[in-house]
Amino acid sequence: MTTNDIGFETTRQKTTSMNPAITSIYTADPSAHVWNDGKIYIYASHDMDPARGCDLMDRYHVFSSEDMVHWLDEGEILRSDDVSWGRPEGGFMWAPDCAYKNGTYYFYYPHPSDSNWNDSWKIGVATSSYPAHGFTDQGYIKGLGGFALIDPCVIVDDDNSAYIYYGGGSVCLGGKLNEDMMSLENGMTEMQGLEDFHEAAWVFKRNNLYYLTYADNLEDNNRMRYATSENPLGPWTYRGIFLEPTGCSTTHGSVVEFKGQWYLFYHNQAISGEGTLRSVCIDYLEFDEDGSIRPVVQTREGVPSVGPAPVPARQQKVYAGAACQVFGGAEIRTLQSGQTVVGNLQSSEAYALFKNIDGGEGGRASIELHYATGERLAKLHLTINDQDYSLLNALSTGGLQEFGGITNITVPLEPGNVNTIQISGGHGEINLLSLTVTPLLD
Ligand code: FUB
Repeated sequence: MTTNDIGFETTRQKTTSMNPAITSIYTADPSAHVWNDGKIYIYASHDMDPARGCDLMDRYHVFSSEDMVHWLDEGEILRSDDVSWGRPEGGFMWAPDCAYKNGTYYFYYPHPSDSNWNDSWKIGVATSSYPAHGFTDQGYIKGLGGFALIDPCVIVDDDNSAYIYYGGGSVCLGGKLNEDMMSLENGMTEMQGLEDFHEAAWVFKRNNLYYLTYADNLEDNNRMRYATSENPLGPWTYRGIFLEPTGCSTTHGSVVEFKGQWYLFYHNQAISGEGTLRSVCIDYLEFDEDGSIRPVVQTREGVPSVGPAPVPARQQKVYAGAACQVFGGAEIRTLQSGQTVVGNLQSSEAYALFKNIDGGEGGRASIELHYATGERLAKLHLTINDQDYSLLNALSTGGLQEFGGITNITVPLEPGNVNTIQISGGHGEINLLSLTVTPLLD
């Protein structure tokens, strides 16, 4: 295991998730679910880098894991350009959720329908037969929305009834969904009994008790509170604060059980130091005998493995020296160790070009870049087949000769040996060793 100088574990041989658990791109507002395939999935917001504000949020990614430690970026599932009814300027793809019912995955996301964004929120729905790809927008739930009405959460109960919750600006609403999962049986009602509700509603069920967790209004330092009820739509009994401030002005989380253990997924800004470049974290969540949630301890280590690390089916590893051309001042260097790398990537004009990358049969592929850097937070700019995938974090490995660093993203590739991958610098001194391409099988 390699741990860098700010405590982030950067290699594949991880034994705990570490916190943040997702480091290559910035993610927030995690909604975690365990589906019938036995894996756990995170549906997260995507804070686009470089930072500007929450208006830039776009291009939702899904992450999956079998062991809670290794999280696979399953790639982008929806962007504002795909939303025909959305605001013309795009962006504002805020905290989503996903539900599964009768063979279909329903992805719920808040998005404004107008340039006047804060008065025009709607809850969009995209559907797929798969948990992490193939989503198509189906429009928005009619009769919902308006000022600050964000952060949808959907629970499918033991009797297959589904309920939706959402809210912001101090109001939390809940209602029962019809069988189509896109319309309401009896409209929405305000959830009663919550104390200091701000946003980020999340509902789960344990031992026949419903829990509604949410962010409170503590200025610039929201905490997470919760309430319980024997009915999915309340009234709720307020039970207390269970997550203290994370150091980020927003807080947003989800609670889920996986392989017999309960977890809290939440976000902080530990990597970037910026409230609009957040990162998903995971810690244990525990209950007292009476069903109370114990205060969550925020750790740097995260949570330990609950199973074997997954083995990818087929990979193509391409070494920097042999397989790429360099431009704009980037150099191919042979180190004392004998390793050949691309170096001198400090300027944004400097880049390495990998051509003829095999996309297999085409479709999604995980791209992993292997690197060394002594910088606390270097970044690599990725362009694939002329599509901009922006900045990938390259956290410190402890030095320019320490090749423990992996940063990754999943992208679409064309079938066959026709793909071009460009990796540009300009965000810190990095030695790039290799890239690994792993096609994702459906
Ligand atoms: O991520 C954008 C917004 O910030 C979410 O919708 C809120 O819950 C807060 O996390």
